[in-house]
Amino acid sequence: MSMRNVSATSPVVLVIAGTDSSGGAGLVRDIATMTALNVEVACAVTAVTAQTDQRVSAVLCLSPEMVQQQIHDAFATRHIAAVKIGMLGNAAIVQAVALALQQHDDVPVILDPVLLSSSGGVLLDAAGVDALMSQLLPRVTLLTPNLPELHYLTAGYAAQTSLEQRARYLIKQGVQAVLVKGGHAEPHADEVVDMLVTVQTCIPMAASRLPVQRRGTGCTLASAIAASLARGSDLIAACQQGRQVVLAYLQGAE
Ligand code: PXL
Repeated sequence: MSMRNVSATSPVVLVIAGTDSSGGAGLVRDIATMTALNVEVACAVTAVTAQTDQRVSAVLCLSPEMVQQQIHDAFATRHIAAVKIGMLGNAAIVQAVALALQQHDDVPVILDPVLLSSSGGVLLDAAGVDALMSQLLPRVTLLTPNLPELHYLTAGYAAQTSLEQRARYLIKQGVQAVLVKGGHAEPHADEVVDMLVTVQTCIPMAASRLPVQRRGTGCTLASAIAASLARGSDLIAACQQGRQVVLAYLQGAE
């Protein structure tokens, strides 16, 4: 019997990320989110981490050549509709990813700037942050920093500089849009306000604050946005859909 080679009808997202042995964040969370949204996943692993909810015990970054080859082979095998980037680990990997993506400049790229683990461990070193700012940001469609990450990436600014101004500084570095996640602001406020900043607009997106915390919300949000973009949603709709997915994820922890 001859076998027909049937290609998948679901869009494919390439996830470039590290693993988290706790299962709460990283690649496992990305795959779980996208699978639930009926999107196929191709992956390029950047680093392996051993973690509990309390600590990062060990980090092993893969070689930049290995990361680059995985990206190259994913594009060679599948039609990649969007790219989602999480943990990168070090500057050499950031540079390898930037180079590998150069040949695919028509695909939207969502970058969650993973700097620290929820338990406090460093997941991108200082040289890696510099490389991210100078080499990767110009290739990014949407950056999704939380407030500590936004402040870290715009550390040259005075403390009283507004969130919108900080996001606009990152847009000047070449990223097309920034979704500032408000979850770390005022834990006792009733609302969480995220803010989508593009060259033309600044759109606040508010939701009631739920009395829960859960590991992996950042990965879930960026993955869900990437899935929506892969399905053809525009940026505003994709951010709103992503926020709904995070809401359901947090409700699952209540
Ligand atoms: O949530 C960000 C994140 C991404 N990737 C890995 C992580 C974490 C947070 O702990 O461990 C591998």
